[in-house]
Amino acid sequence: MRLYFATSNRHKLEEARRVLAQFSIDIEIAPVKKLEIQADDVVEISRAAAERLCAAYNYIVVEDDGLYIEALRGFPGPYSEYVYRTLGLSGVLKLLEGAGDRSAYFKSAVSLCIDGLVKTFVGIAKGRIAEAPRGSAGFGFDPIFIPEGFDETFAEMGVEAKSKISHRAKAFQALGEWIAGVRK
Ligand code: ITT
Repeated sequence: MRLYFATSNRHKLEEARRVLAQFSIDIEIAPVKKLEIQADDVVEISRAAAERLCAAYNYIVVEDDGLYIEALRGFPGPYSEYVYRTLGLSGVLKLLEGAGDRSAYFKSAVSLCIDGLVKTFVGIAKGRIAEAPRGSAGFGFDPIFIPEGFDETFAEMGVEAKSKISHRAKAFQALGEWIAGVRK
């Protein structure tokens, strides 16, 4: 089976591909524009994008993510892409100067259009924000995110290890399990 991923982010594709391979599902980038509404919740944003695409495409997937930092009351959350481009890693670290609590989590909402229906799968990866960027693998906030139970950042552990524990891995794992169940 093949799915099509409406994303401009090749890192997301690579991570999804690793997870879905276990279910014998192939995934490729779909050259279609994803509509991004503004909302407080990545689930709502992801579903709205999928609903738009469902009218025209089948087996298409969209994903919306956010990094939620507890000391900043969940900021940047659904604005993560914008904050990454504007403040960058150093700007986010600056906002956390002096903060005792550096805990944070990533949330991924993956929505699948299948036969006109939208199914959404959510994955969360808990962790904390590093004191300084470390590592060069991955993308976005990977150099400053340390997943729970580890000392390395996502960028230090590399894509293979990240793809076993990340928010994206969990959401695509749930999608793969759901498809495997439907196929039975
Ligand atoms: P799309 O084309 O799929 O929208 P995007 O990169 O714009 O790709 P999002 O809007 O869903 O994706 O993601 C918001 C931002 O959150 C993204 O640009 C990264 O900065 C950050 N982010 C999401 N997942 C991440 C991950 O696994 N590791 C590090 N940063 C991540």
